[in-house]
Amino acid sequence: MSRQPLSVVALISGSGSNLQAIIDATASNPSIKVAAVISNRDDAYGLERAHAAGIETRVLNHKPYPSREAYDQALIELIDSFQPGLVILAGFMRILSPLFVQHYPGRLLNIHPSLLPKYKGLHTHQRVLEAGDTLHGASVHFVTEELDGGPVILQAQVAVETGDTEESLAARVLQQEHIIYPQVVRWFAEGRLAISGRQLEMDGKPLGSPIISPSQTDSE
Ligand code: NHR
Ligand code: GAR
Repeated sequence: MSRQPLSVVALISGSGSNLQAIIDATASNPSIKVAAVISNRDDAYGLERAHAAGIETRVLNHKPYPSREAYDQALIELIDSFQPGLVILAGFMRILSPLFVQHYPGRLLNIHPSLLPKYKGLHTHQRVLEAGDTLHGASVHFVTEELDGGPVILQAQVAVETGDTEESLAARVLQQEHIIYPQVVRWFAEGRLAISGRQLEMDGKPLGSPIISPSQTDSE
């Protein structure tokens, strides 16, 4: 196919292992190009991953800005200088104002470490353990003004095991994140995924509920 590659800008705050999974996916997929990685923290390890992959990096520290909106406006200008077709949050730890979200209608994705709508917000693994849940997971969703409340596209489930700690659980959830986030970015790049209002469409058909990823482990 002769479609131009989808240009992606990734926002990170930390390790960037989801970013790495997407970079790795682009190696075998000419339909996706990561144009830039932007972090609000200058010590985010994901910046080194981007650098190693030959991707442009920028740091935009939120601290000097007088308000969330002022920061978000500067972030919009920086992102738009790369003219992306898709913006992805990959462990980005700043809540985005309506001003920001409305600037990227239908082209802003997030990965969240829970089976949304359960456990919106932070410290999801700890909350799952405290609640005694036996099933946990991760969700890829379009970002809307409601924090972690946008339409969910794809989820992966992870069984909680006896003796799990926040760390052990987070590690297994992260493995699944690395499968489902690149998958959704591929679908978007191939033009298979769309959203109008809150209605998701996959291959031109309305998607009533999230797709559940078949669980894949190293031993399978
Ligand atoms: N913004 C909007 N409008 N909607 C969403 O769905 C968003 C969003 C921004 C980030 C990621 C999200 C997650 O997957 C995300 C989704 C940060 C916080 C948070 O409380 C909560 C959820 C998410 C990201 N951040 C604090 C803040 O005041 C800062 C915490 C810190 O720096 O450690 O921004 O979980
Ligand atoms: C991931 O588990 C992601 O789902 C989560 O942070 C981790 C980032 O890992 N995101 C949030 O909690 C957003 N508030 P990574 O930097 O290695 O991709």
